[in-house]
Amino acid sequence: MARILIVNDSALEARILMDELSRSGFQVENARDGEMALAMIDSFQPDVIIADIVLPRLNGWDLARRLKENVDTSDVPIIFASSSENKSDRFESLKAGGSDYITKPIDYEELLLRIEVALRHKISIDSLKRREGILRAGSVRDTLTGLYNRRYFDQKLTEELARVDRFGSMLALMMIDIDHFKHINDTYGHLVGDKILINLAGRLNQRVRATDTICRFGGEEFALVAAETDLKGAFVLAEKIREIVSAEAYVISDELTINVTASFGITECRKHNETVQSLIDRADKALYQAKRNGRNRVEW
Ligand code: GH3
Ligand code: MG
Ligand code: MG
Ligand code: MG
Repeated sequence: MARILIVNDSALEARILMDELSRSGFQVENARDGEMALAMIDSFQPDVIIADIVLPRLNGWDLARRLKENVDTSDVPIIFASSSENKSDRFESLKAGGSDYITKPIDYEELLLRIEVALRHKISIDSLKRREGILRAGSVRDTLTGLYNRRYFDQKLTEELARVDRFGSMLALMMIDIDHFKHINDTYGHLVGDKILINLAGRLNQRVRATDTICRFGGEEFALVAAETDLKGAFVLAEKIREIVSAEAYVISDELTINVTASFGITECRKHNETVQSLIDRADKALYQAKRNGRNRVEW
């Protein structure tokens, strides 16, 4: 499933775009400014970026320039979305490193076509590099939290699933999503949000055993795969983590401490022919259930 990062500071616009694109089968995340996009690149590893030009903190053009400077991110296509029909804005977008430009209000049919073009381009560059052996192994760590990133996690989960298939062992998957994190960002700012992510990641790390793998799955979502663990074991583990996450307030400064909770979706796999996607989908549904049932809880 291709990953798309939407960089847009309008929550409403971003929501509509995310709904539309996830309905088309893409995995979508939202960053609300350029700085946040940079922070999310490592864990989310987008295949295409759709960015506004006017953004708080780091604007779209500066974001593009920063991404082009870095060998790990220079090939990620950037589609600029802007309400400006202005020729100089279009030119500046291309000069900054954008691969495409689309005007708002967005025509989704057109956007999907442009995404396809961008993806084809990305895929051919990747395979060319791989053939020439110059595609770097890439980092397996998320730079903000130090946890494993999504790419590593996908690989690990695939391997663990193959083990279940071969040896008839079992595994449990846990999805963790911070509750009302938008509210924390909106109230205290992104830097405070980032501090909480770092602190929380540290708390998660404390709990994991050598046979567990935990990653930053996306913005404020984390995933844990526990080998040789069934649903019951996963529930006990999730309850422990839930308490560690919420028990003590997060110290931001001398004057500011913030209470944080998270919701958990767990699922187990012990049968053959399960896919990474079917497993993630089940854990995600359980997580959604935990949110619906009031948050700060574990569902399966
Ligand atoms: P819910 O309880 O339903 O999960 O509510 P929520 O507000 O947490 O909603 P949701 O999970 O959809 O939103 C997550 C927000 O997390 C969106 C984004 O602004 C923020 N976020 C994602 N990544 C980062 C990051 O790296 N740093 C900061 N500060 N915020 C991030
Ligand atoms: Mg904007
Ligand atoms: Mg979330
Ligand atoms: Mg959340």
